[in-house]
Amino acid sequence: MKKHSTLGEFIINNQKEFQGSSGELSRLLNAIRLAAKVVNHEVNKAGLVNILGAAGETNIQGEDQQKLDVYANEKFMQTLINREIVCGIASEEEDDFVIIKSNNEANKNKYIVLMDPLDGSSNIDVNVSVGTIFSIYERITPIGKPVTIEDFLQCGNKQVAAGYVVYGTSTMLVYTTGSGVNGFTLNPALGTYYLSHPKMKFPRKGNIYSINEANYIHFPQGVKDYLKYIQKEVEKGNQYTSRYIGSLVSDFHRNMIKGGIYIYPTSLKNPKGKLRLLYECNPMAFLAEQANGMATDGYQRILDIKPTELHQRVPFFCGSPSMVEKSDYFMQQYPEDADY
Ligand code: AHM
Ligand code: MG
Repeated sequence: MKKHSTLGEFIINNQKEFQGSSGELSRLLNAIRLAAKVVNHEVNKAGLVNILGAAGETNIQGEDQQKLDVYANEKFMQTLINREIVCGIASEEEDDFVIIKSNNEANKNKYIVLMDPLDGSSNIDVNVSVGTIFSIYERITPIGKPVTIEDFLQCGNKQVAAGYVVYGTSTMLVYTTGSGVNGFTLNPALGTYYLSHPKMKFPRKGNIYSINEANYIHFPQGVKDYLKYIQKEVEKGNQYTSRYIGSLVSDFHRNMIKGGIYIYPTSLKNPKGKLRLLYECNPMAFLAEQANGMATDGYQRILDIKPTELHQRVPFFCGSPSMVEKSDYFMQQYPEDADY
């Protein structure tokens, strides 16, 4: 890849590698790239809340200020619908999946998108990074007919592409189409994303662990044992550090660059875990594996779980392979359905 390659160039060059490609996936990725820019613009204004009015309030011009997660959902939905490049969308913000039509008939597109338009939105008010997560599949029901729930409940290992946008100190779009993970940084002055992080890889070993330790008392014994193991390692002089932003995209992004594990286990409070399989765990698991990382629910590979419902939650262990292997080892000392 040439130096200073832009995301637009990269998508087109990638398309050439798929012989006979119709360009549909490239157009879809371009639409996501555009929607992310629009959302980025709005997220950046969140700090002006005292001047422009807080979300949910009416601003000085008498306009209702939308909550940013609702805004992000609308922007992504609108862009994908207007460009007519998918046949269905499911979003963490919507109760049910949406069938996309053209001229009131099911369209002829083959892809569906699942997304979490603004993840970690509780961080917005305090100027901490948030993200958008997306996941793309080919539909399995016949093209030209309305999509059905079957199209959305596919295993993560069937994903065609997945990625995230992190709205951080700089805005980045990171994605995979199944041949590695590449990261692009937005130059806000030009509105262009440049390839800044080619071929991203999790270090095999890491020393960062990201988990909401306040819930310790409610964790399964396997997670408690893993955390105790880390403490003993520190006692022996081995370095570990805890970093938890509470924004999956940002925690994942940092761990991929520096080496680490993100854990959101089951707990008495969240008996099935908190994160959503389809909108959060599957896309992040696909990215992790494409970057030499691992993602499990403590017992099995996330990408092999057969989804049963749209908003299904699962426990999530994701990051540097040596760390995920270790935490899985501790988890698997106890049966999956053990009381704790
Ligand atoms: P959300 O989809 O409601 O934003 O929840 C997902 C977020 C993740 O980004 C983050 O890692 C986690 O929830 C934090 O949860 P907690 O505050 O329980 O630690
Ligand atoms: Mg979320």
